[in-house]
Amino acid sequence: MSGTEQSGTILFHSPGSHESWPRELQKALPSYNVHTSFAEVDPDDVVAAVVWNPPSGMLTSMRNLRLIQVMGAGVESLLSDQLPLGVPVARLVDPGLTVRMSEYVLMHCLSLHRQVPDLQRAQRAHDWTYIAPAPPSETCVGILGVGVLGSSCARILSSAGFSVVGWSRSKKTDPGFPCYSGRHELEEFKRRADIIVILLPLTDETENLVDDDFFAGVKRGAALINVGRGKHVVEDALINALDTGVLRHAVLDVFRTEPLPKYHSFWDHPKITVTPHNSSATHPATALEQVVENIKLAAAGLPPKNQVDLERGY
Ligand code: NDP
Ligand code: OXD
Repeated sequence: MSGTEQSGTILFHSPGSHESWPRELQKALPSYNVHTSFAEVDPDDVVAAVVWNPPSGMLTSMRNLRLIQVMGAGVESLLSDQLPLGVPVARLVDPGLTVRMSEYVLMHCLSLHRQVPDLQRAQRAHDWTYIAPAPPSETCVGILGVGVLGSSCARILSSAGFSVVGWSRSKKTDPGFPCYSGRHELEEFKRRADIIVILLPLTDETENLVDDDFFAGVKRGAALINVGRGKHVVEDALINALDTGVLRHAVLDVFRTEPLPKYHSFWDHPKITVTPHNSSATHPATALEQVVENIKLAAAGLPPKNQVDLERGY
C-alpha cells in the first residue's frame, strides 16, 4: 500500500453511539470503504480506525494502519490497551463539544453561586429562606485543567463576572487569569477556589487526585463539578467531604462505572447532582471535518491534527 493512496478501509467502531458518523464519513471520503463491523473486514485492509472504546487487541491486528482517530476528547481507555507501534493517535477537539461543555459549567456555576440546591431544599420544606443574591465576582471558580475545554470555560465564566483561577501541568504565560501549575502550587489553587471544576485528562498523575488529602486543603463550604472522569475522584473521600461540610454540593457528570449503577449512593445523596455524562457530546456537524482531514493527512504520510502525546498520556 503506497503512502499517498486515498483508499482502503476505514473501520468505524463506536457501538451504541455516533450512529450517523459512518454514513457521513463515507459521503465525505467516497474513495474509501467505511465499515462498522470488525468481523467483516480484512484487518490488513484497514488504513484508519475511527474508534471509541475498541475491544482490547483489535488495533494491533491491523498491519497497514496509519491513523487511530479517537471519537472523543479523552483517550485514557484507548491508552490502557496495547497499541500498534508507530501509528499516530489523534483525539477530537470539537468546537461544538467545547461550547456545550462551557454552557454546562456556566449553568452549574451560576446555580451553585445562587445557591439553587439550598433554595430547592428550602422549597421542599416549605421554608421561606431568603438567600441574598451576591455578584458573581465574589465567587472564585477554580478550574483543574486549562486545556481546550478548561480555557473555554474560563473565558465564559470570566465574561459572566466570576473570578477564575486555573491549574495545569505546565506553566502558562499570560492566560488572562491566575494560573497555578504542578503539585506544589495546588494548595494555593485550593485556598482560592469556591467552586472547583475538574477538566483534566485521566492519567497516572491525575487518577485519584481528589482524595482525602485534596479535600484537606479545600475552602470550607466549596462546591465541586466533575466533568473530567470518574476516576479523578475517590468516592469515599467525596462523601466524607460532603457529610462533614467541607463541600456543600457536588455536581457529577462522570463516574467510575457508567452508567452509574442503580443502587449507587450518589443517586440519593441530598448534596449530589447526577447527570448522565451528557455535559457535552461530539457532533458530526462540528467534528467531521477534522476526522476527514486527519485521514487525508495520514494517507499523505503526515501527522494528524490533535495528536495525542503517548508519553504524557493526553
Ligand atoms: P486538554 O488536553 O486540552 O487539556 C488538559 C488540561 O489538563 C491541560 O491544561 C493540562 O495541562 C492539564 N493537565 C494534564 N495533566 C495534568 C497534571 N498532571 N497536573 C495538572 N494539570 C494537568 O484536554 P481537554 O480540555 O480537551 O479535555 C479535558 C478532559 O475532559 C478530557 O481528557 C476528558 O477526560 C474530559 N471530557 C469530558 C467530557 C464529558 O462529556 N464529561 C467531554 C470531553 C472531555 P497543560 O496545559 O500543562 O498540558
Ligand atoms: C469524552 C468525550 O472524552 O465525550 O468524554 O469526548
